[in-house]
Amino acid sequence: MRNTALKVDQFQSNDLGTKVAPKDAKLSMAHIYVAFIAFIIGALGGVLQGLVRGGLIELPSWLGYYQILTAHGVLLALVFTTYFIFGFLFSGMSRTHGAFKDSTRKVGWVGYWILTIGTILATIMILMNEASVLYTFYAPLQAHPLYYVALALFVVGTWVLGTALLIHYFAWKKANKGKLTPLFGHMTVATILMWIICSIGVAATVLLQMLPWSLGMTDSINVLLSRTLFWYFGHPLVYFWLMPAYIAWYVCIPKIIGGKLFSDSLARLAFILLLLFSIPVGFHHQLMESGISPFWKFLQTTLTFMVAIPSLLTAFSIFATLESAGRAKGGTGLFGWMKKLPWGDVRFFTPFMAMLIFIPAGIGGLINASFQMNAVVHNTLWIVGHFHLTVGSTVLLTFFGISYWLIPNLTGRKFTPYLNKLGMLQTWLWMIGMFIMSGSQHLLGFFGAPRRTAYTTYQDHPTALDWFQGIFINQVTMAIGGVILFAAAALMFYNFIYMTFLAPKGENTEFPIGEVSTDAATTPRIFDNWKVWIAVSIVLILFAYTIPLYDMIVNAPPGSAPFNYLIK
Ligand code: HAS
Ligand code: CU
Repeated sequence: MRNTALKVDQFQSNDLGTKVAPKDAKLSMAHIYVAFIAFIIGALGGVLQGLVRGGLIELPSWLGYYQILTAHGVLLALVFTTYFIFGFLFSGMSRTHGAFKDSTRKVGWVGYWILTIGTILATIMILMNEASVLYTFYAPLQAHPLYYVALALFVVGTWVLGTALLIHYFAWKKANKGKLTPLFGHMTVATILMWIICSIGVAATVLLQMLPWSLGMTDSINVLLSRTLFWYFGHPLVYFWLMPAYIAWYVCIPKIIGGKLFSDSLARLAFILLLLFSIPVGFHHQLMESGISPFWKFLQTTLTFMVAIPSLLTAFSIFATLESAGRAKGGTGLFGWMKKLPWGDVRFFTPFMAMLIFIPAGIGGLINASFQMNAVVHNTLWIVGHFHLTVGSTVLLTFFGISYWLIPNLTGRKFTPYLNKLGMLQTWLWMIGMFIMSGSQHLLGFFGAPRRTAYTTYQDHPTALDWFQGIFINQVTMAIGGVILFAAAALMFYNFIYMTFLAPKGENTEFPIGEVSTDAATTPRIFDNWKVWIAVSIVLILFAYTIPLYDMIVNAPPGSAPFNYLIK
């Protein structure tokens, strides 16, 4: 009987020890540079809109509120995340699966340049106020046709980049027949497959609806269909941000804390479940929308609660990994093991804070997904508070934590005690600012304050004036939190400059790849069989979307003319 399960052996490390091959490091750093430039410009948009919203400043006439809101969302939620993720995945795949072949790395560079041309074009359109349509570019808001060309290039660039990663992974698999793939590779493939399958939706609405509509080839657009195709993509988009953070939690953190991962198979199971259940759930962003039957909303809400399970599995196995590491270092009693964790090491402390924040962040997500409660929070600042905890803290703080060893590793510089101190300060500042800003956003949302509006009291309406009472139910408090956050962002940008150009040269910064606990069960071979998981994923998507999409097309509501009064 063929051995159906394999003992997980050590994660592969390439023949460069803990270094990333220099040519691969160059491709990764090219992404990281763009990521942090987008980060600081996007953060500036954030603090400006917070100050406007709090009634503390007015924007100059040449700068629109929705222009900076679009810049903030696109540059942070789309550009910073995407570039950082590909920079991290390329370096991790080189570190664990060996240096990329020149031909494969070339594919990566082609993808990088397509992505970057799209990014530059989109940024120009936003700065010219030709695309103040927010990061979700909802119809019937209409942007300049070049903005939709830019978005299409952005998506195609990610497909080419993802293809390079998949080529590298399957080349390793072919050269190591019968061996279980390294965990970093398994998780990268799950992330890329999920991204390619879901981004077909946004590519479809951009190319088949938005672009012809903006060129005047059609005089109206099926808004419901375009928003549905966007959210078919939009929810998995958030897991495209989360999964690389999870990769760092599962693969890198165990090494940083001197422990071992609790279970390899549980980690792979969590990523397979994220692949399966991330996509057929988009209606949880459309629960208050008409035109979608309650049955399909209910079905996708049920699947939404399914997709919380891999996060709960993650909570369990990371918690177990931390505890076993603490106990292996002599921690005793119920919580004594916590004292043994490296709290003074920013490479652990920052991602750990990200994990901790994800507890309330995730619970907020479960509230959002509960139909009746969604009626209270939808389109309010509560949602803004939710995603400033999820992507704005859990994901971003994990990416910052990765940066503190990844950038010195890629640039051949030392991870110095000075950098560690700067990183700890930055994390505390970020947490304080986020606690104040997101806390007030949650409460203001609860009291009805809408998202996506500039400063207004609705002609001193009593309810709107309530949004300036009390400590936390106060838009000025939110603005103060935003200012502290911007200070933390500026410090993070300095840390990036220090790590990249100023830290002393030296080869000592490790790219940490952990090991699996020796007590871990063997990993079922089927976890590496992607044909099965892609097939199940497609079946689930067809089950959740075929009938409602067919209905939206065949019984299309009257199309909408373009709204671009915001832009002109
Ligand atoms: Fe969300 C809206 C539901 C997770 C981001 N979400 C958004 C938007 C964004 C976003 C950007 O159902 C706004 C989109 C827009 O512009 O309109 N969200 C969920 C649910 C989850 C969830 C059920 N969201 C995320 C993640 C995001 C993100 C992750 C970014 C990275 N979200 C919604 C819904 C809406 C929504 C509705 C639409 C609302 C509306 O009406 O518009 C779940 O995935 C959450 C599951 C997670 C948990 C927590 C697990 C805890 C973990 C940490 C463990 C701690 C450890 C450390 C290990 C249940 C894994 C502890 C150790 C010690 C020693 C203490
Ligand atoms: Cu969602």
